[in-house]
Amino acid sequence: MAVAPSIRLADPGNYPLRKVLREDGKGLLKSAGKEHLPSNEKLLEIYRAMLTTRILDDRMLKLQRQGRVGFVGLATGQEAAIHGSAAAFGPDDWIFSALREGGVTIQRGMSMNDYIAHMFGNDEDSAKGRQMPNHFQCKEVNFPSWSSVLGTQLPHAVGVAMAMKIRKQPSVCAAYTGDGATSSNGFHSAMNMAAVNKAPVVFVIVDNGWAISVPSSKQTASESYGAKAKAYGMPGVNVDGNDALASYQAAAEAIERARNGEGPSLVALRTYRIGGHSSSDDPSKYRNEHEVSEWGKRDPLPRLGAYLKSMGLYKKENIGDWEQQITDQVAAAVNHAEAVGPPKLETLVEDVYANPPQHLRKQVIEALRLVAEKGAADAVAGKFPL
Ligand SMILES: Cc1ncc(C[n+]2csc(CCOP(=O)(O)OP(=O)(O)O)c2C)c(N)n1
Ligand SMILES: [Mg+2]
Repeated sequence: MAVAPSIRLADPGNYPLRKVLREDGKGLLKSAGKEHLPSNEKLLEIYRAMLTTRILDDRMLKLQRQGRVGFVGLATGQEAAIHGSAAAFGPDDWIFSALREGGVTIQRGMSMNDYIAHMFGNDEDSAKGRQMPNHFQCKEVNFPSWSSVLGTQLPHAVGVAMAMKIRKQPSVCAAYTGDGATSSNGFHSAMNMAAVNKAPVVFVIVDNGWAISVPSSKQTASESYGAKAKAYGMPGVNVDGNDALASYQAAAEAIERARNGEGPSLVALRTYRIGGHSSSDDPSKYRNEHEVSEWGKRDPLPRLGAYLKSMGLYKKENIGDWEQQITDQVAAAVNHAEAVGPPKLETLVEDVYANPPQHLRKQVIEALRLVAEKGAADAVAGKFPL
């Protein structure tokens, strides 16, 4: 395969790229480690989560182009890195995500309706329409909201991990970040603080080759992203992020260390952002289409599908009509979300004060009164068109 210019070849030195699955997916590599591989049940979970994200992203981008949702950040091409690694965390672990790990909420049990409600920012959105779309949160599955300010989720993850340690709870935190956000202050403070305190955190860098228009190769002078771990005094590994099994395995090893009280690790998953940075971006302005088509040939979804087939798992009773099922689920949730109104006006003053102060209460009452008057004014205008 031609080397994509955005991705520098890592010096194999101490941090070679780890792979488990053959490029054609039809079996495991002879060199693959045998420990910490996903069970058949996990493999199916990962495949379904990857497929769900692929279908959701496609539909959300269409809705954005139709002006029905405001913003989308796609995970297309990165599904194995995201869902393979996330599958290794348990239900009591915490997931601190960046922009593209939102599908993990569904993988961990959030409903499709809740996912779509957030994309619309409607009255059923758990963020009450206060976040940009694609900034998911779900308390029930330990998935806190993300801030667009790059890297800020990383110290948050370390803080929660230290709390878990102090409370003697066995939970581990996943701290996801893009390659670009490794240049943030948050990355440095989180890595340092976690290592010094042996916090139970797994840092997962999803290196998708780009930080908007900055190629991964210009983001750092480190020999690779996995190598960054050495400076902080923790183990690091570079992994083929289009290989769902290797992504799972590396995360599972790091989780085991963290749960055993051995502290944090860094897992760097090398993958590729097939789409634009977001629905507001035109990547043809800054990158070579050849690179995109080369990485397109390494699509992680058919690669894992081929492995499931080789294992006899790709059967009607397992996978059958998943694609149609998920597509229908998304369509039903979109219809539902569009029928739900915007968040209620009074939510403007909720969740900051237990009892909103008098001036805020006054403002909301005034706003409600104005809206009511506007309704009356619209009714009059409708009756007597100009
Ligand atoms: C502190 C900060 N600086 C800059 C930005 C603008 N910004 C938004 S996304 C982005 C690139 C992020 O790249 P990466 O971390 O690789 O994640 P990816 O989008 O590739 O998943 C930048 C620079 C920001 N949101 N926050
Ligand atoms: Mg990136």
